Amino acid sequence: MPATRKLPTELDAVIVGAGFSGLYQLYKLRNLGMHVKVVEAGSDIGGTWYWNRYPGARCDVESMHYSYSFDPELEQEWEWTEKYPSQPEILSYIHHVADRHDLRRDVVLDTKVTAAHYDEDSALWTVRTEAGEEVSARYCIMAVGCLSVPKKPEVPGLERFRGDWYHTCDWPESGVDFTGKRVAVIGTGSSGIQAVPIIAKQADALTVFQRTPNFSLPTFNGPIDQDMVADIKSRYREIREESRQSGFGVAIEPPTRSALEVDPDERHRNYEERWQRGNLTGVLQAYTDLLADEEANETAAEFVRGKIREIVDDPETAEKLCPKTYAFGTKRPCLDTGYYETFNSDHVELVDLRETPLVEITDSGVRTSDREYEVDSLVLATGFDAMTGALLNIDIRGRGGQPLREKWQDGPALYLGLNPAGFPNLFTITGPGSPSVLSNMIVSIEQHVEWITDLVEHMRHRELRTVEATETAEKEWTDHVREVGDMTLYPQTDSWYMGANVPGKPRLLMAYLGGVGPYWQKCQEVAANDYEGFALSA
Ligand code: N01
Repeated sequence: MPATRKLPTELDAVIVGAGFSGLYQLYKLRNLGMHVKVVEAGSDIGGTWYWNRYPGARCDVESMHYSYSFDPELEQEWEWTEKYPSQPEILSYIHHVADRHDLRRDVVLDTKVTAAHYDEDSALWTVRTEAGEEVSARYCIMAVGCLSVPKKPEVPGLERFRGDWYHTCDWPESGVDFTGKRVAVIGTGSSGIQAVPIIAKQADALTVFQRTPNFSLPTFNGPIDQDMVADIKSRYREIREESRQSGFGVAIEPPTRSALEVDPDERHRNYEERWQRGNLTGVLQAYTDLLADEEANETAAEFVRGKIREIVDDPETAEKLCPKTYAFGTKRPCLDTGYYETFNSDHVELVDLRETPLVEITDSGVRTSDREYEVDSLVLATGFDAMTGALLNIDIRGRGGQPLREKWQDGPALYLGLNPAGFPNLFTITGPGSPSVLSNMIVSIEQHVEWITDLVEHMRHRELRTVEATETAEKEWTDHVREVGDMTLYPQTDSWYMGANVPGKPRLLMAYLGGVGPYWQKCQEVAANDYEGFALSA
């Protein structure tokens, strides 16, 4: 059944966002017999994988682990074709799940939520859309994604640019052909690093504007290994459980030794063997202290720099591509297919914006402090207002009309990353203060959706009307998130994890680093102790 465009005026629950999290939440709440709709700004379902259609877009969690676990038949039937899934393949998977479970009939597309206000008398949320529609519901569930509000470069002139420009996370559905064009890419995070090799194959000339170099590792992507598929499928339940108990949402052999207690040759061999695995966790999880000790981290960082110097022919370009100002892993590392190799082509140029800062976009290109680069097309791979951006874009008001924007002016505060005190019956799937972006997102999404569903069921069973975090529980959890973060090197680096990529944003680590398994255990303990830290009322 096609997605609907009509929003009723009353519901049991409104879910905002039709990506992996919103669709699963819909499935779960509908199974409780609740009247639920998902409201989605986009013209189709898919969330992140609907919007991020830029060339080369691909997940950097391996296909066999980047899928729902709630439908055991589906996980046996679905055939991934590559080691790492491409954006079109993930999107067709999401469509398949939606069709299989008839989810579309409860998704309202092309409808942007602008406000959600809580009414204390009725204990209902009123959710308003851009078109002025209003729906009231007992529960309001934000499934808005952690990386869904695009960030543009903070330089003037984009409106003057006469060529075509695109943001990686809002790419035309029809695709873009850069054949014969002079192209500029601004930004070298995961999106830029994936797009650059593909754009370089089409363009006549490509200029990459880099402000901070990233650590990137090769995917060694290719057709999926069918023996591995058969093995995983034969023990999927066990593997899913291990993922839920793991640190990052994919089970790995945990490191046991410090990088500093190992002989340098042996350490190099270990890094080399892990580099060849073509994944994010191999090198990063080689030793216990890589994310906690600068000296240990430097051994891995220098190993990756060595690889960059080996791959890139021009020593000057190689040095510019080598990250030297922050610890490996503390800014989201990337996985790529041929990124560094791209700079060996004569028609590709790297501009180091630390040497010659970006000044403006002109009508015909990009001007740095040094000169103007004339281009036909401009690609902004400048990232997102992460974690809080999408929530604060909505005018959310809780008890006493308190705006969430006001409550969070010094940074996000929630209990377990799931609910801010003073905002009863409002839940944030993979919200700030949960492992979210520091994990395999689907594992964290499923945990949150299942936990929220259990709580809603519990409340219906007991005929309870409201649930909300206590101020004390919220404060203790928020302090705990910060303390755990402070034991690592993450807070030392300017990254979007820290909100540092958006001028004026409070600087603090927004994701929980305690690990997916321990976090899940904590959530389960809270539930088992009659939702300790939450106030439930009839
Ligand atoms: O965004 P980013 P992204 N002038 O913020 C630069 C996930 N993801 O879209 O580092 C000049 O990482 C900015 O420079 P700097 C993944 O979690 C996953 O690439 O701030 N440059 C940086 O180089 C990822 O981490 C996948 O100094 C400016 C770049 O733009 C997250 O999404 C694929 C600038 C932004 O990089 C975000 O990735 C894609 C300015 N004014 C994304 N402003 C996979 O699964 C920003 N920049 C593989």
